This record gives sequence, C-alpha cells and structure tokens, in this order.
Amino acid sequence: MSDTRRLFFALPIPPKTQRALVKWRADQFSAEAGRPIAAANLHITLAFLGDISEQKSQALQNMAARIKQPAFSLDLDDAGHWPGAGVVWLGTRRAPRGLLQLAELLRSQAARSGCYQSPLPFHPHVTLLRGATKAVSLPPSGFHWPIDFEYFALYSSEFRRGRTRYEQIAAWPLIT
Ligand code: 2AM
Repeated sequence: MSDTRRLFFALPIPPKTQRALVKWRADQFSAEAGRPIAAANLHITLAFLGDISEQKSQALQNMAARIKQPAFSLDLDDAGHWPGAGVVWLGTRRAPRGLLQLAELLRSQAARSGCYQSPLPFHPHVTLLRGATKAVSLPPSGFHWPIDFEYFALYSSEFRRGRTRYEQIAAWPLIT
C-alpha cells in the first residue's frame, strides 16, 4: 500500500494578522459559539486535494511552480456562519480577480489530476470556529483586516494527539 498525505493549497494569514484576529475573535464570540482554530492554522484554502500519493503531489507541485499570477490584496470585511458545516468564517465582499484566477487554476489542475473538487462555487474564507452548529451572533459590519498576499503554499494536514497540525510543504511567489 502506498503512503498518502492529506494536502491542500492555501494562502497563509500573516503572523501579525493571525495574532490580531485571535484577539478580536475572543472579544466577538462566546466560548459556546464554537471551537477556535489555532492562530498558526488560520488560512484561506485555494484547492483541497484530499489524501494523495507522493507521485501525484509532485506532479501538482510541478504545475504550481509554473503558475504566473500577480500578487493581490484583500480585505477581510465579511463574516458568516454555515451551520451545516459548523463553520464560522471571515471572507471578503470583493474577492480580487487574482485570487479567483489562482484558485480556479489550482482547482482545475487538481480536478484533471483526479482530485475530487466540490461542485459548490469557490467562496474564499478563513475558518475561525468549527463545531458551530447552533445559532451564532456575528460581529457587526465595519471590521476590516487588509492583507497583502505575495505567495501561496501547499500544506499537509495531520491529526495527531487530538490536534490538527498543518505543515507547509512548498511555497511559490506571486508576481509583484
Ligand atoms: P474549511 O476551512 O472550510 O473547513 C484543510 O482541511 C482545509 O481544506 C480547510 O480549510 C478546509 O476548509 C478545506 N477542506 C477540507 N475538506 C474539504 C473538502 N472536502 N472540500 C473542500 N475543502 C475542504
């Protein structure tokens, strides 16, 4: 049996914004609202690959290395709750074209390599809380978390000793 890893392409949230978001989240949500995601795990998923072999991972990394997409900024100024998935998220009211193009490219390369892609439209978001299945009161609008993204990365996700750990496997620059 060959070894597989659970992998996904994502945009990491810069550490300074991670710290600020975690503080803000503690003020905005009660402990009962859901399980907070660790600061270091905050990210925007671009394409989820699932459990894949090293060979497939290498092929997708080779394709990622050839991507030439401009860097972009986005403002996390939107929040929402998906009770079915139990997710409270931050998103953006105006997704930059560069982000949508990058995700579309990675998702179509993943699909062509046999990684199942959800038919739901891509909705860029940072998951803040999990296990949020009951009604949650969301922060009033008016918050802004501007972020400049200059690279994207491939991560592995591993559940160990009761914790989800993400490890960056490789990263590629966006054109500045
Ligand atoms: P989420 O934050 O909306 O739950 C690592 O698990 C990342 O991949 C998470 O950001 C998660 O998105 C996303 N993810 C996990 N399973 C997925 C799936 N089946 N389809 C799409 N994205 C998924």
